[in-house]
This record gives sequence, structure tokens and C-alpha cells, in this order.
Amino acid sequence: MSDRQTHLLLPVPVGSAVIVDRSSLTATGQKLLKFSLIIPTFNESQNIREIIVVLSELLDRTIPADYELIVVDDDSPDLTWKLAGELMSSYPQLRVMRRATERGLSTAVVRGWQAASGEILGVIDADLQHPPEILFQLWDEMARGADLAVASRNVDGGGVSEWSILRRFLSRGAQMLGLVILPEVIGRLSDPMSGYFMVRRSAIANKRLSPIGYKILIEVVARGQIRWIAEVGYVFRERVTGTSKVTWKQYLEYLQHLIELRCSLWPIARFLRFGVVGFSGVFIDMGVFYLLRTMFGLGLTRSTMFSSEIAIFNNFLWNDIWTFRDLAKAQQGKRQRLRRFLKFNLICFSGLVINTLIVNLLFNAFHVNEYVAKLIAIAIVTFWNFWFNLKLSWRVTDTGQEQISKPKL
Ligand SMILES: Nc1nc2c(ncn2[C@@H]2O[C@H](COP(=O)(O)OP(=O)(O)OP(=O)(O)O)[C@@H](O)[C@H]2O)c(=O)[nH]1
Ligand SMILES: [Mg+2]
Repeated sequence: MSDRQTHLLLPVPVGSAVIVDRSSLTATGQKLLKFSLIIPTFNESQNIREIIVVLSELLDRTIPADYELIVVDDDSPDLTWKLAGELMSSYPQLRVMRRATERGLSTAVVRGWQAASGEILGVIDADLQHPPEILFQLWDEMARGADLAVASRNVDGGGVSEWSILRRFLSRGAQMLGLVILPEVIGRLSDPMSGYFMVRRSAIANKRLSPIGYKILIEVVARGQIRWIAEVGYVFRERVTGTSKVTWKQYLEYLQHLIELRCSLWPIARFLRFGVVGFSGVFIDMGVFYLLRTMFGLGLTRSTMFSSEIAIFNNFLWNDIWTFRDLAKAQQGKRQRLRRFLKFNLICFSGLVINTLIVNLLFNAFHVNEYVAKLIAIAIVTFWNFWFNLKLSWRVTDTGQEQISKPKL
């Protein structure tokens, strides 16, 4: 590729990592394609030709001239971008982006999608570890209406070829860690580490992505509007040529990514409302307790039980009409409300048990001051109550997939 030809390279998108929607693309006069497949590369000079040849053959057979392959290279010292650029004259659906400043696999994928005009966006490794023929099955899943189709090593027909025990352990360990930190995202995927998938543009358009490290799939599921996920089994092949770019840095970035997503996905406003309601409950509890115990002379246990239950009732009502209003609206009817109330009671009761256990543990085993112990217990139990009420009492269960319209592929 001569210097004169470098102007044929795709310009690198700058600014925030937002993918525009279909209508914005049409408004700029860009021709819409069915499919854009990103191939991120760093020092893949030994693989780039083969992957382009194989993918072009496959896609020319199925959607000729209605797809694009976008190589996003981070200025590889082995000149992968140059080799890819030279292939453009033989493969008209091929585009190449050479990034000089930004680095990293996830950002490369997002920058590629930003420059793409496909309705379905995909990503595949350049090193032939992802079997290209699986594209057909992923494509079929998208045609059936999936928002996201993931090639997975952990479903029927999936696996890894010759991974060492250490690598298997690290991969599973990373998945378990993800399940603890980000269960609502990682729990939706059998192979959250997969780097081979397709996603509908409309599912991630106009979302502010914040890609870190290697795991772009997690970012897509966390921030996108992904209702239907399909998985297709595949065997992760061994690298034949070129070298892996995976180092310990990627594991640290993965942890950082999980924590950032956890912070940004935590429903802060809802949690604050829950806190305000809980605070109001303290006054109700104390007021009713005073009334029953001092004014009506009721016994200590009965006064405590009644006042607590009335406070729980108060909290439930406010949470139902304010904190979780949107979720309650999706489950109307007296029976549903009663079910929510019973679950709320159950969770508050479990919170009380945990509260008592924590205070006892901190005070008796660790000799923490009893008021400090009580404060710590309240903080932990508030999180507990909030999270389980959100996930169990106000959980909306009937989001049917039948509402999803079929795509026009
Ligand atoms: N643009 C870009 N591509 C990258 C970067 N790091 C890795 N890649 C590419 O992303 C793909 C996956 O990287 P690999 O190093 O093969 O990672 P892996 O497949 O998970 O690990 P191995 O099994 O060890 O190969 C390959 O096509 C790489 O060339 C990067 O920083 N920038
Ligand atoms: Mg690889």
C-alpha cells in the first residue's frame, strides 16, 4: 500500500463511544448494509489474508455486496493494517481502519461499529480461533429475532481445544467473579468471555458505551437493550500462527470493567427513595410503639410486634406507590399486590434475622461497640432488603418474547 493509497483507510471516529441509529445513518446519505463485521487486529500479519479470504467467500455466497468487513488495527508494528489495505482492491467489501493513538480490543470494536453502516453488527478474532462458518448459525439466530447472538464455548457443541488447566481455571474463575459482581449481566450468558457475536444496531444505538479491556460483550449486554439472547456452540481453536496478546493486564482490566459497570448500573435514585421510605418507617414504628405501650399499656412484645408490622405496612405502601412505582404498574391487581406485600414481609423478616446475627457476631466475636455494630448491621441489611425486594418482590416476570418483532434481514 503506497502512501498515496492511505487516504483510502477509514477515518477513526473520535469523541464518545456512541453508535448512531439507523435513521441518523440514512440522514447522512450513507447506504445501509445488512451486516458489518469488525476484525480487531494487533500484529496479525500472518493471519490477516486468510481470515479476509475465508470470510469474504462465506459472505459473498450469502449476502453479496450487502456486508462489510472492517479491520481495526492499532498501528501494528508488523504492518497488519498495510497488508489489509493492500487486499482492499481485491475485496471491495473490505475496509481498514488504522488507529494511531487509541489502543485496546474493546475500543477497537466500538470504533469499528461507529464507522460501520450495517444493521447487524458483529465481531470476530483475526487469528482463526473463531470458526468462520459459525457465522451462518449466528446469522440464523438474528433472523429469528434475537437481539444478540453469541458464539459460546459452554453450550452444546461448544468447547476449547487444548487449554491448559491454568487457563481453564482462570476463565472459569473470571466468570464466577463476574457472577458475584454483576449477576444480572453475567448470569445471562453461558460464555461472557466470548469475543465472537452479532448484535442488532438498534439494541445498542445511542447508548453511551464505555469499553475497557477485552470483554466488549459484557459492555453490550450491560448497556444495550438486549431482550433476546441466542447462543450457538463452537470450539475455540488453537492459534496456528501469530501470538496471543493476553497478559495479566487484561485480567485487571476485566475486574475494573466489572466494578465500573456495577457502579453505573446500581439504581441509585431508587435506592435513595427506598432509604427515605425506610427512614419514615422508623418514626411510624416508634410512634405506634409509644401509643400501644404508654397510652394503651400493651405488653412489650405485642407492642413491638404490632408497631413493627405497621411500619412494614407503611414502608410497603410507599415503596409500592413511589420507589418501585414503574414495576408495580406492570403487575397490577389485588392478588399481585398481596403477593408483593407477603414477599416484602418475608424479606424484611430475613433482614431482621441477619441484623441480629451481625450485631451478635460483631459484638461477641470482634468486640465492636454495640452501637457501631448496630449501625453496620443496619447498613448491610438496608442493601440486603433493597436488593432482594427489587429482585423478588417487585420483579416483573411477564416480559414475553412474543412482543419482539421479526427483523428484516
Ligand atoms: N485493534 C486491536 N486488536 C487487538 C488488541 N488486542 C488483541 N487484539 C485482537 O483481538 C483478537 C483477540 O486477541 P487474542 O490475543 O487472540 O486473544 P484471545 O484469542 O482471547 O487469546 P489467545 O487464545 O491467547 O489467542 C485478535 O484478532 C487480536 O489481534 C488491541 O489492543 N487492539
Ligand atoms: Mg486469539
